[in-house]
Amino acid sequence: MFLSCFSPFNYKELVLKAVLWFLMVTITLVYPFFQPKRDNSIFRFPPLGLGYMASALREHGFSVALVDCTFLNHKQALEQIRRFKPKILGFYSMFSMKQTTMKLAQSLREDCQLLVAGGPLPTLDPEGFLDVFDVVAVGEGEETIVEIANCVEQGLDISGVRGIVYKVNERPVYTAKREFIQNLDTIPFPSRDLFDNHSYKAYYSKKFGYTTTPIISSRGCPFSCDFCSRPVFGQNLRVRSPENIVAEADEVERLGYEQVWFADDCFTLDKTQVLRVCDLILERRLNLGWECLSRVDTMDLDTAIQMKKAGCKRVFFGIESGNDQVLKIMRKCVDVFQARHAVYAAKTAGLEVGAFFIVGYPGENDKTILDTIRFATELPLDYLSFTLPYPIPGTPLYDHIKHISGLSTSNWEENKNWSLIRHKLLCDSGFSERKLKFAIGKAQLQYRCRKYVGETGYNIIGRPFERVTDWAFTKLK
Ligand code: B12
Ligand code: SF4
Repeated sequence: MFLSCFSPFNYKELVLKAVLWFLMVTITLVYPFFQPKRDNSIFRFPPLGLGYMASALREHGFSVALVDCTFLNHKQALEQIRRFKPKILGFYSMFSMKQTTMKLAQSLREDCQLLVAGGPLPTLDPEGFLDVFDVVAVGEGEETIVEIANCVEQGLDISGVRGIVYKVNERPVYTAKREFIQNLDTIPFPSRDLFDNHSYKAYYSKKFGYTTTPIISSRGCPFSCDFCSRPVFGQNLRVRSPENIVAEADEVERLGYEQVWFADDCFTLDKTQVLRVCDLILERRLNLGWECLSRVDTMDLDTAIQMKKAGCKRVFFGIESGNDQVLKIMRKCVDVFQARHAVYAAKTAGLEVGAFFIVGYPGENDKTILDTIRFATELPLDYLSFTLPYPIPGTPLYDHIKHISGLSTSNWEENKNWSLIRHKLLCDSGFSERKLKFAIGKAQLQYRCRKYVGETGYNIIGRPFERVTDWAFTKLK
C-alpha cells in the first residue's frame, strides 16, 4: 500500500506538484490585532475572512500562511511573517486597527513584492491605506485575492482585477466593481487548520470553561441603523443552505470545539432558515453549544424554544437604548416594548441573554441616558455592555457628526482598557467623556448589585444608590 503511492507514475506526479508548489506565489495573510495588556474585552475570535481567503487560494494551488497577532507581540509577529518569506502580504483591517495595520505593514515593506489590504475599513476608505499598501481590495476577498495572486504569479498587471484600488503616478485608480458571490455554498469552508486553535481554546477554557470558534451562516443585513457600518457584505441578505452550515459545524465539532459563535450580523433575520438550521442540528445530533447575535424584532418564543433545543446557549441583542425617541434617532426600527418582549421570550425559553447599549448618542439628554440605564439594568440579562457612540466612517452617524461638530479623533485603537469603562469618546456628542464614563460605571454597578442581592435586596441597597447617582449624573458637566 505504502509503496504503491510511489509507483513511477505517482512519483513523477508528486515531483511535478512539488516543483509547481515551489514556483507558486506564497501569500501570507495577517490579522493585525494585538491583545491589549489590560484586557477586559472578553471576545476573541480568529479571523474568519482570512480563513476564507486562504481556502480560496489553496483551491487554486497557492501556498498560504496566516499570522494572527492576537497572541503575539509585535516582534514575534514580524519574525513569523518574515519566516514565511511571502511574495504577497495580505492584511485584514477594520476601524479599530488602522494604526497597527499601517505600522506593521510599513515595517514589512521591503519583505514582499506586493502589500494588499482588505476588510471593512479598507473597503470604506481604500485611499486611506494607499500610503503604505500597493493594492486595496474592496468588498469580498475570495475571488479578488486569487486574481491578484494569479497576476503576480504570471507577471501580469493587475488592472483587470475587479474590486481593487491602487496608485498610478500618485493617483488612485479604481477598477470595476466586484460583484457579491451569490451562492455562498460555493465558497470552500475557512482553512481552520491555519487558525491558532490551540491558543484560542486555551483562552476560552481559562476564561469561560468552554472552547468556542466562529462560523458565519449569512452575509449582509437589510437594516440601516444609524451607527452601523456594513461595507463588505452590503444590504442584501444572502444565506448559506442549512446543510452547508451544519456540515461546517460538524467540522468544528471534529476539531474539538464545544461551542460555535455565529458571527452573522444577525443570525435570526430569516425565521424559516433559523428553524431549518435548528432541525438539522437536532437531526445530525451535533453535540455543540452555540451563541448568536439577534434583533429584538426577530425573536419570539417559538423560535427561542427551538433554538434552545438545538443547543443555543446565549443570544445577544443590540438593544442600544431604553428610550423610544433615541431608538428613532438611531434608526433601529424597534421600540423599547419589543426589546423587553424579546428578552423575556428568550429567557422563558431558557436561553441566556446578553445586550449591548450605547450611551451619549448625539441627540440624547440626561433623561434619555438615565432611561437607558434604568431599562437595561432592570432586564433579566446575563451579560450587559455599554459603549460610547463610535462614528465609523461610512455611517450616517459619522456624516452627521462631521457635519455638526467635526471629530475629536478618527483613529481608535483598543489600547485604553480600563475595567468596565474603557471607552474613548471620539466625537462631540454634547457630553463629556467623564460624564459618560460615570454613567457606564453607575450602570454596571446597578446591574451587578441587582444580580447579586436580588430584587428585594436591591430595593434596600440599590435604590438609594440609584437615586444619589442619578442626581450626581445630572450635575456632572
Ligand atoms: C465577529 C466580529 C467581531 C469579533 C472579532 C472579529 C474577528 N476576529 O474577525 C469581536 C467581537 C472581537 C469584534 C469586535 C469589534 N468589532 Co467587530 N465584527 C465582527 C463581525 C460581526 C463578524 C466578522 C466576521 O467574521 N466576518 C466574516 C468574514 C467572512 O468577513 P470579513 O472579515 O469582512 O472578510 C471578508 C472581506 O472583508 C475581505 N477581506 C478581509 N480581510 C481581507 C484581506 C485582504 C488582503 C483582502 C484582499 C480581502 C480581505 O474578504 C473576506 C472574505 O470575503 C463583523 C460584521 C461582519 N459582518 O463582518 C463586525 C465588524 C467587523 N466589527 C466592527 C466593529 C466596529 C468592532 C468593534 C470596534 C466594536 C466595538 N465597538 O468595540 C470591536 C473592535 C475590537 C478589535 N478587536 O479591534 C465593524 C467594523 C466596521 C469598520 N468599518 O471597520 C463590523 C463590520 C460590524 C459593524 N457592522 O459595524 N468584532
Ligand atoms: S446594527 Fe445590526 S441590524 Fe442594524 S444595520 Fe447593523 S447589522 Fe443590521
